[in-house]
Amino acid sequence: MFDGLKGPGESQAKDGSSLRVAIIHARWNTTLIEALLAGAITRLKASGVHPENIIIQSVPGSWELPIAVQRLYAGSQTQASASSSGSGDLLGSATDLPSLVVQGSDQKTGSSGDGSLKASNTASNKKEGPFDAIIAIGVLIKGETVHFEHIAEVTSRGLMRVQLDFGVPLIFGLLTVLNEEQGLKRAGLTEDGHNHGEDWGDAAVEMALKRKQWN
Ligand code: DLZ
Repeated sequence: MFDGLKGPGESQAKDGSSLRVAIIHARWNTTLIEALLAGAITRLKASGVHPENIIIQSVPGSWELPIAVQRLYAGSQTQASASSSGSGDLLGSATDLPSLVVQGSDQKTGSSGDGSLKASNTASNKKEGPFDAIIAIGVLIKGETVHFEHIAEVTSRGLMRVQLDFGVPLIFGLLTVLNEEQGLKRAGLTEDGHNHGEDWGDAAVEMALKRKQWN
């Protein structure tokens, strides 16, 4: 079990069945990203979020996360006001990790065979409209230059800015680690590790429900 001293303590994520959650992940350091993404999805589903209401998009690197989150959320608002019945693939691109989307799903959502994420509108649980929470996932591993510091700093600021501008819970899934070993541990890929993606999934549900309550 995760050490509550350093972690978020007991999950307050309750019934996520009414929620629509987006996950946007960078593709750099893919092994770690895959594990973190899987951890987040597992916890969302464990809280009752329906697989068809988990929308996943990817971007090249962490630097691209703020603009992607901003456009994806804005697009979901527009979609709500237009009451569109289009596909849930708001950025029009496919995730590189489509297998994670279909895992354990009812097959009404996920890869349509050509790698695109076309959610079926016939699924009874499928929601439209603004996302209730967004999880941004990236892994920055320090190299030999100050590149890492620049990206970590502005990406973090950018994500916070989008969160406050839109007033939507934006879960900070940006790992900034000094080496690969630290990353493996935080992705739960070592014996003594813990998958932080799981905490991000729980945080998304908790914050989405609290935001509805606080509105
Ligand atoms: C260029 C770069 C480097 C060196 N390292 C990482 C990294 O560790 N993690 C990550 O997510 N992205 C990295 N990138 C890519 C940048 O985030 C960005 O995608 C490119 O500079 C293009 O804008």
